[in-house]
Amino acid sequence: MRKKIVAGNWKMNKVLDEAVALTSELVNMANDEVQSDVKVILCPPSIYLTTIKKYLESAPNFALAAQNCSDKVSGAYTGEISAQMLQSIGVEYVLVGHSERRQYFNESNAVLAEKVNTALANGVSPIFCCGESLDQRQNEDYIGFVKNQITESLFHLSEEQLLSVIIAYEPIWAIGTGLTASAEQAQEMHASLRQHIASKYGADIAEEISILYGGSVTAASAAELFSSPDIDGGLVGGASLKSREFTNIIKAR
Ligand code: G2H
Repeated sequence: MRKKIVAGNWKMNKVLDEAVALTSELVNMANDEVQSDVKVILCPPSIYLTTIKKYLESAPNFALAAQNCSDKVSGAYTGEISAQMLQSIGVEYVLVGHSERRQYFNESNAVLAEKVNTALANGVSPIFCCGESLDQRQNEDYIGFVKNQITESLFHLSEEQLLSVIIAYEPIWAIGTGLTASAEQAQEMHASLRQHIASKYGADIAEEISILYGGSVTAASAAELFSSPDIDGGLVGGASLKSREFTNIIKAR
């Protein structure tokens, strides 16, 4: 039985005081209202990770993710943050391949495979993001496109390594647009991706992998999405910046 996971991707938002206030509110609300059978992963800007970690000490079902890491191990890469650095401050997860990184920073499937490798080598679990554009959905084999993102960035992993990866399906046309994929559209893709993983790693491994949905998830849309059999929770952007809304999404798990 896969545990439900709700992750909040703050993207490039919040100054320090706001980040601390949001974390405190979330922890207080979660301690009062949230069942312990859901894992909550906060993905603040990396500059706040160490500070926010202290606020999570009283919230055992919360964990931290960075929004990105370098594909390189260490060295002269000004401005980059390595997976080893994340591990050294107690960060357990890292987003890899968010569509904004693919689009604005030209991250290819091959570079993302390297990021997955360096994260896993340092004990940091990748939350691997994938998804198609509107044009691809309307004019191409959109399921094949997303399967290929997984093939090229994940299918070199061993079974044990793959089991440390969380997949997040985020259709680009639904990101920050207010256009959520319907539960049927998301379930279709999630089931196809699970079947794709089964074709390479077997049904037992595929059944264990968590596949999250992302793209304009709100408290209003979360319950139906999360009740679909192959949707194991959500990666939430805009709605994760508001404590009441995000708590309600967590409660919809
Ligand atoms: C997709 C999602 C979080 P939003 O990017 O990763 O953002 O919920 O704002 O669409």
